[in-house]
Amino acid sequence: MNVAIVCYPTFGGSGVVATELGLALSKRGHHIHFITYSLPVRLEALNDPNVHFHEVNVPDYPLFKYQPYELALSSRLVDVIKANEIDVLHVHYAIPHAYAAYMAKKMLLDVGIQIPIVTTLHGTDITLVGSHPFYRPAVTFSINHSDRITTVSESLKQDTLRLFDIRKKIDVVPNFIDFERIKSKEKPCERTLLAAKGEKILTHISNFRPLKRILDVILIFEGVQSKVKSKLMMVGEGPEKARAIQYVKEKGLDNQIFFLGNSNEIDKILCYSDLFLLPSEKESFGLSALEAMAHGVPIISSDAGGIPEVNKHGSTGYLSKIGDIESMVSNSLNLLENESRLLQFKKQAKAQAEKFNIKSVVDIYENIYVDAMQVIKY
Ligand code: GMT
Repeated sequence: MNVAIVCYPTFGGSGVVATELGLALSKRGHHIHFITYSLPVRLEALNDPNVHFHEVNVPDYPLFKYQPYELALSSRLVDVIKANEIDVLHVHYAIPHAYAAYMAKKMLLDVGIQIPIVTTLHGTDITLVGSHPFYRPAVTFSINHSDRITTVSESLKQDTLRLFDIRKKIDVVPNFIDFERIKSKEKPCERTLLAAKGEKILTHISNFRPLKRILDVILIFEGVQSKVKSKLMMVGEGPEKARAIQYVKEKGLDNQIFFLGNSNEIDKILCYSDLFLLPSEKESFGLSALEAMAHGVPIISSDAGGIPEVNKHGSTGYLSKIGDIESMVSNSLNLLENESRLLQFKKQAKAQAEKFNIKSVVDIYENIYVDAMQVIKY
């Protein structure tokens, strides 16, 4: 199949999922065309002959207060689909990708080309941005005009049905882990570079947006380190980072909490982590938690959105109410102060992550593509 994939190329979960899916499909012999405004971060090197990248450029024009990205994207989609005989267009994140895809589909129809659209909803495109009254009509329209719709969790499916008037079937296709990629990157875990013997390592990875509750991450760590010698690795960039750094300085915790920025080395960081903290206010799935679990790291999280579908309370980690720092501290200590329990949870976290193996998920997407192509034919 020739598949076009549209996504955000940044460190966000939706871009990671789209890129990993494209790479896995390319290994099965499909030709994958990424269409984005820059090279997706997880694409690393373009050394696979089945993987192609098409950049979307938005020319600057002084008349425009806002640059018309969806116009440029839909035009680029038309050109790429025509030139590469694309069979199916898979867009990740509704805004504005599903909308641009619909426009491209209509333009292509004008020249006798029928292109099926598969839209995968990831979270904030529904729960935060998409449901804003300024966007809702356009988002509802473009979801309803997709040929197949998927969400990354049952929780997000229910949110979508609650917040929008959707007249089509929605399939839940969970996010996934490519264990082969992880294995190929596995190097001896150099834990001693970061922590002294007996010291525990806690990790948080996100885009540091307000909904990630970055201050909660630090408060949980404060509670933990008062009882257990430990360090906290903060991975990512975003609007809450400056405030967090300020707080850490004020509390004199800057020799225990490290801000590592965005990283393509998360496998290395997770291999020496003992706990992963995810106290988010909203989270449709929690891909970073799944990635941590794949490295055998138990999760201390909130029970927001789709997190309970990934992190199993009392087995792979613990769930607490959003903002309940006390409970998250006590759950962390419950593991960190009991070596055999921690080891047990590490094993259980890895076993649970294996249920999200990329292989079965790629099969599901392949079937969805074939089905979407049939829908178009008849
Ligand atoms: O978490 C973010 O803010 C990034 C966002 C994205 O779209 O890149 O993540 C969303 O999609 C991820 C991949 O499907 C999910 O794992 C995240 O839970 C989801 N984020 C939220 O729902 C807040």
